[in-house]
Amino acid sequence: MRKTALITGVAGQDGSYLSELLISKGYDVHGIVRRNSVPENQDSRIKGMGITTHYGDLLDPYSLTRILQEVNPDEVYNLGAQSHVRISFDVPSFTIQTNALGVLNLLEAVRQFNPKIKVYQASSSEMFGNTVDEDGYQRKTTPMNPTSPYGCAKVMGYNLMRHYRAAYGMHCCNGILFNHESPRRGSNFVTNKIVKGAVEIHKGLRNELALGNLDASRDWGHSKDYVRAMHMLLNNEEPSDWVVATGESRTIRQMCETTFAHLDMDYREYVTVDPQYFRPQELDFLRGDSSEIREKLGWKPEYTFESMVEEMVDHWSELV
Ligand code: F7E
Repeated sequence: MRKTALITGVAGQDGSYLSELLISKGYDVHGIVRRNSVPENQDSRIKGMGITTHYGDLLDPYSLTRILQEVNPDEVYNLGAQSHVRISFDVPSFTIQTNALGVLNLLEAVRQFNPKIKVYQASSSEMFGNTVDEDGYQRKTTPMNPTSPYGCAKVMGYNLMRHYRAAYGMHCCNGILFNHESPRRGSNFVTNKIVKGAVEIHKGLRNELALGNLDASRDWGHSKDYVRAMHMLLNNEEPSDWVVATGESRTIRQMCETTFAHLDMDYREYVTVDPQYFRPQELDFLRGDSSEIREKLGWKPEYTFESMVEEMVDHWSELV
């Protein structure tokens, strides 16, 4: 029988790739979108895909209950969030409400409507903060010491998922995803900001690119590979928590180097540091150990860091 999926945050980078994947697998895909005063562009990533969208909000439990009744999904993917870490310092209360209370609202709505629905939660490597195991990796046993309102909220969401699984026997799964990028990434996240900036400099449209901390290090994968992991892990018989990562870490400086080199430029001639992009507390280093999902579910990324950057550069070169 045809399966039905409901995705919160469907209009985002991951929501759009996950929708494509599920449609290709024969799912009927529904998504929740929030009311926006400028509706144009809101659905730019999902236009024409054949998804049914519903107005709703993670902070409006009535809307969640109504949508669950209308859609009657087999699987719910909670990708909706205030997803920008630096902005979470500016809007901490909104971030905590959406990213933590929102998870509770969704879980409680699912539990009351049909506790057999499988629920995926977009948990994040930001939950680890600056804790790294002795071997230089983070894994699900690594203590969580978040360094941002965003990270604090995600820890709450993560724990609520585990609690609902233990208390009510619900099929609740956390994907602890490390950073994942693509041409569809918002251009105020560092990878796409660098790529877009480098392409604009290459085309003579600007002279410099101002960034924040160049020494932070991230484990960057491709969103398309990571939404594949979401579907795999949610459909494993035993509900559990999984780390999804490449296992490679690079600094922002290295990201600049690779991107500018693709365009035959030296980033040192164009990149400047502007403290306005610093965070009150920085997360210095991320590198995930994803051996469990690789060994048990056979997941592995198809993109390399280089092929991902190349795709992003090609995308912006066409667009700018
Ligand atoms: O920053 C540094 C910045 O904003 C990465 C989200 O998807 O991944 C993402 O969070 C690093 C940080 O991503 C600029 O200080 C330097 O160290 O691209 P980002 P993020 O904060 O790591 C996690 C896993 C999530 O869950 C989040 O939802 O880059 N950086 N200069 C800069 N960052 C930005 N945005 N802009 C700069 O100019």
